[in-house]
Amino acid sequence: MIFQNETIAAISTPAGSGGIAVVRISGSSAISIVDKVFQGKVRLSQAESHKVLLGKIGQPLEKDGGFLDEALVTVFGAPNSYTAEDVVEISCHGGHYLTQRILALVVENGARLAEPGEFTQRAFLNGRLDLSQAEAVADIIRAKTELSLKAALSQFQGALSKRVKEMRTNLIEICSLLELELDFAEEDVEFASKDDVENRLGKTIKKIEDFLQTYKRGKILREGAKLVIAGKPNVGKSSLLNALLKEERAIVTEIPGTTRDVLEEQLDIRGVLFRVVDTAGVRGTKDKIEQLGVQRSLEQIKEADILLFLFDGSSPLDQEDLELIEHVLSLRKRTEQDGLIVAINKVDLKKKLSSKKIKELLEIDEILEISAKEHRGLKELESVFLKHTIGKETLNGEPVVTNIRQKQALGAAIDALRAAQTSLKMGLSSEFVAVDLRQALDHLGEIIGEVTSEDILGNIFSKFCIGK
Ligand SMILES: Nc1nc2c(ncn2[C@@H]2O[C@H](COP(=O)(O)OP(=O)(O)OP(=O)(O)O)[C@@H](O)[C@H]2O)c(=O)[nH]1
Ligand SMILES: [Mg+2]
Repeated sequence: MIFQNETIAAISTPAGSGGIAVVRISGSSAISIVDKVFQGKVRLSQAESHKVLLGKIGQPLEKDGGFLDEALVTVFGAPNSYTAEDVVEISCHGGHYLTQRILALVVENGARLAEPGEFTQRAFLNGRLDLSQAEAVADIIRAKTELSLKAALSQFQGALSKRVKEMRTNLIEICSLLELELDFAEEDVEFASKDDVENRLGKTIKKIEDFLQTYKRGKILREGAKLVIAGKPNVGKSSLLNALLKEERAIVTEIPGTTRDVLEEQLDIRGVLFRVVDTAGVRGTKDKIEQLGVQRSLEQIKEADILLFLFDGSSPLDQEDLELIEHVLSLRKRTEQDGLIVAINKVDLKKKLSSKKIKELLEIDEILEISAKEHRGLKELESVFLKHTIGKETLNGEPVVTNIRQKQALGAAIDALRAAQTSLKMGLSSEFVAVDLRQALDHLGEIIGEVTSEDILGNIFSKFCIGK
């Protein structure tokens, strides 16, 4: 249980040593606590908000006047601070021992250690941010590429909240029409024609469904796409990984069965994060280590967001190729994932492989031709990777669904609205329809935190770092 009337403190900069570190204190006693351990030109209680003060941080001054460091202290008076409470930030030298000592000092003087994400949680509880904005703070911190940062910032600035609020407004309108009708039930007045309500309901469901469609893209923006390079041994998978990364990461030899384990590396392609996985070539083998490697390859094929199926263009299709094609088809069908890309490697050599046959077997229209050795066709390959992740659309500030919590809430809202649709069709009284609508409203409300529980909050903020 978190008590909001307590003053909390944490080191807000990363652990370790650095040029500077920031100790952050928030709560109604923040200023008086730091006042006890800071000696500047003016008392902090008299200091102007949002102005930096130079002074000494040390033991309670009434004791021996000793000090730990020279530091810059800024007061952010409520409500104009990150948490909307009084906040004091101490910028000190960035030593691990020193920052721990300063933190201990403010704790000795009345603050308590902050829980993970507690500053942001307070910002939410005090109405500075709604829940989806608070979630975006964690995403901003974790963002690894330009587009993931852009998506997180747009959510932080409220694009997603705005979309959800629009949907809620639509539902509230329908609800009030129905409820108005209920108020006058005895007079048999119909305020909303059934067709009108049905129509509006249908439109809202469509809107939520369309929004839900952005989840795949949003998830990829947030977490990156898992791109698995698979194929039989020796087709050039590891060579391609190295070519994409522009470094000799994986071992490459002319011996089939070189790669035995799964190898994952991160790659930023035009702002999108790809987790590129090189796998062991799939074939029947008696070698125990290789067998285990092949098993892992098959698992990766199943889990891939994008599967790059690689062939060796310099040799004709053989039994191993055919067996792997079978495998891929059955594994991919079972998980119902799309995102299959097929490429023929080694096009610098004489071509002996029939693209037509592969297209027929895998039921695909396009095959790319590349040479990992000579870095040919890689730009085209990267464009296809992008097409399979974010599509043609550029991010123009439109919100996307980025996490599973939002996705589940939207799904639950759609279910409730479908139930409302059924009740309407069955000619049930408006009362029943309104109940379902209210439920859908609650689910949408969960996304922005208008409806919430300790569980939801605990779950979200415990994933934050301490000090945020
Ligand atoms: N000519 C030519 N040779 C290539 C090309 N790509 C890879 N090779 C060669 O093909 C052989 C196998 O390459 P790898 O990258 O180790 O192949 P792999 O698919 O990772 O093989 P396993 O790990 O055994 O499954 C090596 O001798 C590479 O130099 C290419 O584009 N052109
Ligand atoms: Mg390899």
